[in-house]
Amino acid sequence: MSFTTITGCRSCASSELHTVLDYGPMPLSDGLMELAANREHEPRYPLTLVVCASCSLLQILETVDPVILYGDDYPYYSSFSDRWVEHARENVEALIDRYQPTEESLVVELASNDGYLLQWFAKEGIPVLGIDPSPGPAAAAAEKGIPTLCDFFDTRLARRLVQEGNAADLIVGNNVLAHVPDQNDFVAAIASLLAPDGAVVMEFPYAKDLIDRSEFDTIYHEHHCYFSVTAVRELFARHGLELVRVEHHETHGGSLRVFFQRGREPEPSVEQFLEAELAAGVPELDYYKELSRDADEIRSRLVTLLEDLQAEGARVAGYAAAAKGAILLNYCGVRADQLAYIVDRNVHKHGLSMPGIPIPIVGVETLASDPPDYLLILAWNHQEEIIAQQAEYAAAGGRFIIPIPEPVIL
Ligand code: DWN
Repeated sequence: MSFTTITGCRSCASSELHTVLDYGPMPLSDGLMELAANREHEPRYPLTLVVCASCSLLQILETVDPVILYGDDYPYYSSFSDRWVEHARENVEALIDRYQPTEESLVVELASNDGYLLQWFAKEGIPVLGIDPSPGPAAAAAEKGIPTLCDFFDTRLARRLVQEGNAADLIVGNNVLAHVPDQNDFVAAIASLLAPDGAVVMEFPYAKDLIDRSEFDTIYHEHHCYFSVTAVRELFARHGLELVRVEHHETHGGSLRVFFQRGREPEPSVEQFLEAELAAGVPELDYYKELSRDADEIRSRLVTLLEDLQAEGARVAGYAAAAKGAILLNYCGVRADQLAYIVDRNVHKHGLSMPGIPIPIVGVETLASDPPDYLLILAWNHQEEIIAQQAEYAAAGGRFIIPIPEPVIL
């Protein structure tokens, strides 16, 4: 079976899983198709967002085989976002300042993609090791001179690395924790790979921002879990890793950067976030109910907007063949005749089509050669960077549509 369905929470195993939003059958968000492909057999899988009443972990019921999700054609390369690479550089600068790694240290990144982050440690002469299951990005990292294991990280691999003398002084994981179906095995693997006085720093989209900002399109089969401080603290504590610091960052629609160590007192930020979540009702089921209402409201307004623009004879195109864009377009039932094409800087996506809808993905230069009247920014989390790049398009009268947290025309 290419997918399974959990019956217990991915963190605490409770069976108290309550439905937040049922997306119905959805294509894989990074499952780009050949444009001419017969879509009759394009795989779709149920996508059901639930929350655990016991530990507040937001998660999906479905587990699609990771080999299907992260195969040879996995198209996501971190370095196509200049801002994200800069964010990684700033992250590394802060981590070097905080933990003072040396040439004797070892920094391991889980889901190291194309070396977008480890390159900044390597430049300082700090030994690094990347681990990423996707052949394309892993090869790109190796080309940068970043030692990379193309493999899934789990207790099996952690044990092998420790036996080979590779205990990690610092383990970094950005946008990987959400991707892991077996949370306890993954965190147990982190604990076993980590040197006794080592540190773990993880970054992921923040579940509270997801709910508060109606970011329902960031739910897809790659992302099994969506973390609050309440949920992630319990998960790591179960494996002897104490949450000692929390930072909020505006990346990917609002993210947390969380720090874990053994036997250290938590900084005040931990209690501050826990209190804010308690005050907002994050541990309560009612808190999650608004997402379904918001998703339906956004769908209704986006469909109406696209239909009105089409009726006026305006041409609309999309910007960014992003994973979130695939979910937004498919959930809203956007048709291929409503978007002329989708542009993207990632050349690996050119000539392909969006998952679920035969809309061609082309180079960004198309905006100059065949300008649309409106540009729907599907990677709305990068809107500042994208709009800044498209100053000429705007100067020529082009308009932008931002779909989340509500469809607006700029
Ligand atoms: O967790 C994940 C998040 C972090 O990134 C991955 N599993 C998948 C991916 O999600 P996404 O595809 O929604 O990521 P982004 O970064 O929101 O969108 C990236 C897409 O946007 C890429 O295809 C590149 C494109 N892009 C562009 O064409 N021009 C991005 C920028 C910043 C640009 O200027």
